Amino acid sequence: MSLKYVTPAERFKRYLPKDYVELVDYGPFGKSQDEAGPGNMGQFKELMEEHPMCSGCWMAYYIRLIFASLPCPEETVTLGTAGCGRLAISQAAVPFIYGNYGDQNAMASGLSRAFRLRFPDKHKDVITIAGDGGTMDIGFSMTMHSWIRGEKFTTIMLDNEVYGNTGGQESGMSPKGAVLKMAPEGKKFEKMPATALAKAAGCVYIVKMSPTNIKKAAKVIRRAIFVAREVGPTFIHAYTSCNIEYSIPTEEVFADARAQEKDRFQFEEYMTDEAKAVIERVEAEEKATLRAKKGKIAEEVS
Ligand SMILES: Cc1ncc(C[n+]2csc(CCOP(=O)(O)OP(=O)(O)O)c2C)c(N)n1
Ligand code: SF4
Ligand SMILES: [Mg+2]
Repeated sequence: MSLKYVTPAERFKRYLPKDYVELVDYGPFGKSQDEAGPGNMGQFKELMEEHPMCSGCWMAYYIRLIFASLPCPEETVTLGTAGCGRLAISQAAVPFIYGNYGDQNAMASGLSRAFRLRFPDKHKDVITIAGDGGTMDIGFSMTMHSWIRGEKFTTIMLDNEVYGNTGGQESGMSPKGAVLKMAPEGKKFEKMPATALAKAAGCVYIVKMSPTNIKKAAKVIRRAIFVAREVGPTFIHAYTSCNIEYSIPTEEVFADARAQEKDRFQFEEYMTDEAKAVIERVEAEEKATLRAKKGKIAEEVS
């Protein structure tokens, strides 16, 4: 998909669904983050606005944030697998590939390689977004092999510490002792060290976080995508609670996410020197563009 591809001919516009036209006119395609990004959500047509996930689901909020943070949505493809997250990811106005359970990183490896061959002078961003079961349990070997092979795309794990979509089985990412509907005796072993595994397997940019701060969460999503374009595999391990399976009242979901920032999801950010160089360059370029834009507006006003 490209920007040209989504833009309808002017005379054809009135025959198209309103939602589609609004997305073209007021959506984030071709716009910068200061025009249509997490800082001004609610003031532009978002890529993912409707979804069938539970009321107050923190995972749904984070998925919305991922889509608002994309550096170039018109050149992005997401891949996912069975699990709650795909219910929302598949509603976004970004191409989504849904494969067999857990094979998202294997498909993404092939897709990102194919994009580099087919579009050598373009950045096509490939992002896998899947649950803890899909990423670290059933899809574990494919996740690890994509990292070990140095595949250049971003992996985002939506860690609700349970198999939410199938009613509450424990996952490798559930904390030790967790009592869940289908693990009534409590989990007997530790939560898997996902970020340590990512580092050992060669990820060049890794973040663990509970995404309570919108700007910080958006910044790391963008960093992960920029670094994956040029350097290698990047990984974001985000806490996205399941208020149903962990019985968190909807009004306490945010407080729970805050509490996790001090517990299992204390902020961690790791980057190689090469990744750091990319981040510094891209963020300096972004700042310069914004400064120039503000200067131009000030000139026009005066
Ligand atoms: C091959 C295969 N095995 C099992 C399932 C059933 N299944 C659907 S979702 C899921 C687990 C989802 O857990 P997770 O990846 O953590 O996502 P969540 O729903 O918690 O977001 C399972 C086992 C399936 N769809 N396909
Ligand atoms: S079951 Fe849990 S993770 Fe799934 S939609 Fe509901 S609250 Fe969200
Ligand atoms: Mg899960």
